[in-house]
Amino acid sequence: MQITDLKTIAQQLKESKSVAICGHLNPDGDCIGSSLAMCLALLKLGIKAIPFIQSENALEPFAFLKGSTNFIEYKKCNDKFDTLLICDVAQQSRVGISLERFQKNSNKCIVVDHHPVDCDIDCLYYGDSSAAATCMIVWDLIELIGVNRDKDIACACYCGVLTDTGRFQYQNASSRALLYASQMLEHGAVADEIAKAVYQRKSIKEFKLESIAISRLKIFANNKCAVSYLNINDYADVGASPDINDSIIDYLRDLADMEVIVLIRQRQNSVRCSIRSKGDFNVAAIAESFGGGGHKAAAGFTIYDTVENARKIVIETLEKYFV
Ligand SMILES: [Mn+2]
Repeated sequence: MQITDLKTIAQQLKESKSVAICGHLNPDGDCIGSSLAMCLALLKLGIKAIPFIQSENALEPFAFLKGSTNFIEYKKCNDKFDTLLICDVAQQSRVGISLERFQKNSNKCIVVDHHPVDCDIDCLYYGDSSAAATCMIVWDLIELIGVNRDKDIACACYCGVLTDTGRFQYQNASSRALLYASQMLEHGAVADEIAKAVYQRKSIKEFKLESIAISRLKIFANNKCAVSYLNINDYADVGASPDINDSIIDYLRDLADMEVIVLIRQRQNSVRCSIRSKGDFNVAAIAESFGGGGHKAAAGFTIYDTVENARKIVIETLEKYFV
């Protein structure tokens, strides 16, 4: 891994004839937004650019973004590329494609990310953990490439800033983040349209899953922590795919006086734990202790055990901090 500056990355991208782009597992608005914005910018330069995704289902919440039809499931393509560009993730274990295959099929690899982690990918790396969203880094990168940031690029980038700051409610919603968001609006992004498309679009399936999660809520540690869970059968019962990009964890966050909220979702051979903090409590440290990662206020990890045991472990771990 070699740390570099954005100017060098802009140069390397401009010299590429083809670029494969990807983000992290369970892609969010920042991951999709930054990958898409880079794709649109590179296409404008006549560079072959394809953003890859693990499953098209995961793209669905952001399918309203213009250009989202450029995304391809990585299994469907074995092309060779000059460059592999990885956005919004710097850890091999969190990359949402077959990293090995893409690295083999690419001459060089570039990572741009804002997570406060050590990059373990063999690449040219640019990281800025003071950026609220990777979309802010990408916004600057596209300017350095010399591409006019049009409405579609602005929408994709605004979507990333909006979602990674929790609608400008998290601690990372700094004046700098809002300044970038303001620039994106100036370039054509429309705040209420994007907010509606991202947040006021819940399906009945998601509401049903929410109600199941709420009914199983366990509040502990003097009402400071809460945990709930969804079994794989719950998804089947409401007719949803387990990789539905739900926002249940954010809903649980609305509970007053909560410090830490955990949602456990059962997967085929593991359980995925999403963890959120409302105060100063650093949930990334908890996630890292389980081999996961994320930000201070929003992180995740995987436990290879039953839901019941994962729930027990989570409660035991958090209770230690709140006695
Ligand atoms: Mn992000």
